[in-house]
Amino acid sequence: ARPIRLSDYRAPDWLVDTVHLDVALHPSRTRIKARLALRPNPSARGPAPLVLDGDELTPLSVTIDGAALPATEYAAGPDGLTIPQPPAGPFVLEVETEIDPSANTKLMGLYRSSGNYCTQCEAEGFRRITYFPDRPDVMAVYTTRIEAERDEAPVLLGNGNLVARGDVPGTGRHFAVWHDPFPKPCYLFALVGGRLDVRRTTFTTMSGRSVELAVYVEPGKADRAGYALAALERSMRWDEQAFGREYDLDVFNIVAVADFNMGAMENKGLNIFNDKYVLASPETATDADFAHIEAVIAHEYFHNWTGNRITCRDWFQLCLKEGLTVFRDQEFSADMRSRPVKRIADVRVLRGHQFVEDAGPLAHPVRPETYREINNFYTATVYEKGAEVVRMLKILLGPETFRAGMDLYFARHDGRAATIEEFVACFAEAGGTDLSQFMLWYGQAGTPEIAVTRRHDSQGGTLVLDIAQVVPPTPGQPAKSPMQIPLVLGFVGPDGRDVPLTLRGHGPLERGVLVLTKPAERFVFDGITVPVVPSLNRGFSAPVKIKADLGSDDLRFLATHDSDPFNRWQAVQTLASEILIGNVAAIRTGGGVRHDGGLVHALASVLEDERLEPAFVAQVLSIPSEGDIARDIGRDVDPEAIFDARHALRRAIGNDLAPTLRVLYDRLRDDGPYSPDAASAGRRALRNVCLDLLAAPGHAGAVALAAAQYAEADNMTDRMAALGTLSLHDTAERETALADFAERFRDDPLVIDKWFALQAMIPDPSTLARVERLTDHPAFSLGNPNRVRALLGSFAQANHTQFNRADGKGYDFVAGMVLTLDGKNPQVAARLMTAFRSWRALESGRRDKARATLERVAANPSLSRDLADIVERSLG
Ligand code: BAL
Ligand code: ZN
Repeated sequence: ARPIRLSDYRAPDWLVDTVHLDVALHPSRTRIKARLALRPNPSARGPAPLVLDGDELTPLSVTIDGAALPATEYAAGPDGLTIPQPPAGPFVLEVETEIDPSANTKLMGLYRSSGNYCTQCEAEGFRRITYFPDRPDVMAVYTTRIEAERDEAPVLLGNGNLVARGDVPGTGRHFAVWHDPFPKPCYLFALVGGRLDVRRTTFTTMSGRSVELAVYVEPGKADRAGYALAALERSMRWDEQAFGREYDLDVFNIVAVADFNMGAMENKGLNIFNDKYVLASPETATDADFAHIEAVIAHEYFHNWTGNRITCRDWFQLCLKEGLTVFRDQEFSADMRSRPVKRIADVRVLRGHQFVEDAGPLAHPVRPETYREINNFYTATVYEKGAEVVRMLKILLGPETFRAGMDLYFARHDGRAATIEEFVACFAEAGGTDLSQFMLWYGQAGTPEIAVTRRHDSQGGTLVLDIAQVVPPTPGQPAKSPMQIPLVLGFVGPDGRDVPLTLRGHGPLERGVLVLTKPAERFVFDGITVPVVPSLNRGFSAPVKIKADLGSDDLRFLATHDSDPFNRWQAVQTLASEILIGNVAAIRTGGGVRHDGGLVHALASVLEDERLEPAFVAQVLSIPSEGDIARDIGRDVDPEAIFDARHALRRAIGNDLAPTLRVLYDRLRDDGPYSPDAASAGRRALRNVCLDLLAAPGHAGAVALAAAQYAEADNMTDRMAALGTLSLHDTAERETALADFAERFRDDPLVIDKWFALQAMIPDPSTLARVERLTDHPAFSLGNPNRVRALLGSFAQANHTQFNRADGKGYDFVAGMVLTLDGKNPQVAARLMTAFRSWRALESGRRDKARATLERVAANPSLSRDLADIVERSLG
């Protein structure tokens, strides 16, 4: 397919003021009558043909201003409708199409999930419902009449407010009419029809308006919808308080469906969710599930202002809504839970996904300049790095100016489709500052690498920091310019307290923000008369990699004393990472692993510090993952050696700290009823990390402890954690517990996903055969994206040794499944294929095998555009 380029953007020739849709639902022959009020765009370059997008549509009739259009005056097929010579002025186009929702396995457009009708239109699904200028800068007011068999679909939902409903006499059918007064792009269109149970409440907005909130779920599941509904109320209140944003319709509906490509979708007034991010009960959902539900509910709700009221001019601006909305949901979760723990968790995700993406062939800027398939750009870079960029604006400008910039953005662009330039201009204006260098964060791919060296002259009282930055080359961007990087900084004195920062030529450093702008810079700090340890990039103020001349003693000091909790955690991670990387090298050359008492000492000091919150301690005790180590090594990666080094370290920690871990495990036992609140979840997290480390050396007693916890657990968090620990030990207890879990939850697909995922991640050569077997399990289906992600996604993305088997069979298995899936659901197939994105960083044997697999896939003549794009860029 031809690449689409940002530089080719042209305003639409035709605008649509209103859309009236009449949708007659039928399992295989759904009819859609669309009435579009069109007018020439005043800013267009003169008379233009009308070109409407379509995808797998069957056209039935076309009229203009009420008169049938002769077949000679238009061309309509599955992929589009063109009227070469439309009327010169405004006119009404009516088109009838027919589609087959039951045959729609791509889950884009209108499809069926568990027999219910639902839609997904972002990015380009609306064209699978009717012909339309399917681009986000065409914003229209929609009225939708939905009609269906009353028995088949007693619930009929659309965007906006309900304006009419009733029976179609004598037919067994009924209808509902929904009107959305807010102009929107077609990707925000949605409808639902089906048998659904509901949980409701009423929310009063800050100006006193009453809004009916509802969460619709499959029959029998309403008792699991309460947490999502409460999270929605918290989100609505928070957006009023934190950003002054009030909800605007009379209703806000959420519908949970079992078959969904994404996590959820922010359709105006009618969010449609993957049920994984709605359904929760103590017995079926872990603490992490509860936290994800809260975050995704908030994310979709926050889109009402950042995405819907103000949308994107074109898909290159995707980060305008996604990066900003991720930032907003991260801030919300930080306020609802523990801010430092949330930051650590977010940075783990960023490094685990975005840094990896940025270092491989799929690297792209936060705002890409070209794409062939936009579905492949819903990435960690657009979302997570996009959020980091917004966070940096806040750090550079300070909270008050940032808020002023946001207020300006809302005021200036409400009801419009905007660009990144327009967004950033609001902050430049609010702060009276030039952000042109900052714009490079949107245009330059790659993770900046910062090198810091220090020189302290205690007699003169100066500390000199020499800081250099490099942005590595990425596909299509061989040379980079220096970035504007806000590095939050502290100097920790011998007593653990921060020493004031006075930058020569500048004065006191406001909020500790040191702004880098050049390839190499020297910063001189005065008044530093005592030895200090620099604490760099506090709170992970910039999404960069830092190499500083901090020794093990410095890191241990920071691990115990830094007032910035993020860097306290980071110091332990850096210490562990250095040991692990050294041990990986030793293992590869046949040497023995080094055991470092200093790290264990640092861990012990954190474990024994009772002022620290348990969730934070749990994060500190979670040493770098195999993926983290591979990323830090960066080239010639041997996953087996990484696994062995990490396993040895976990064993050593488990042995050395066993008494302390056991005391904590016993002390943190919670005998009260389960509550998903952050403090309780933190205690469970720490207790379960203790269990896992106690069992790491493989002592039978600790494995038995895990088996007992599994059997006695009254909540999914503790049960799943115990099963996770057991899964790492090839024992009879493991298979007994796995069999019990399958039986206990056999009627609950979302819970069985946990069982699929856990088995797919077992780091054992027998796992490939196990996963192959599980693809034949009655609960598995390639038709359901959650099943695919649980079993195949977990194997390909999270089982480093077994996906990267030296014999290449892990690659061949995944590629085979991807090719089968591509015929059904290209979007999910392409996403699964991104598991190959780090293939060039592997050692040569695995690299050759991965390349051969990629080439075999690429040679397939019938790849979807989605999959072809990923494979070709991966090889590029
Ligand atoms: N807009 C797609 C799903 C999400 O990011 O909210
Ligand atoms: Zn989003």
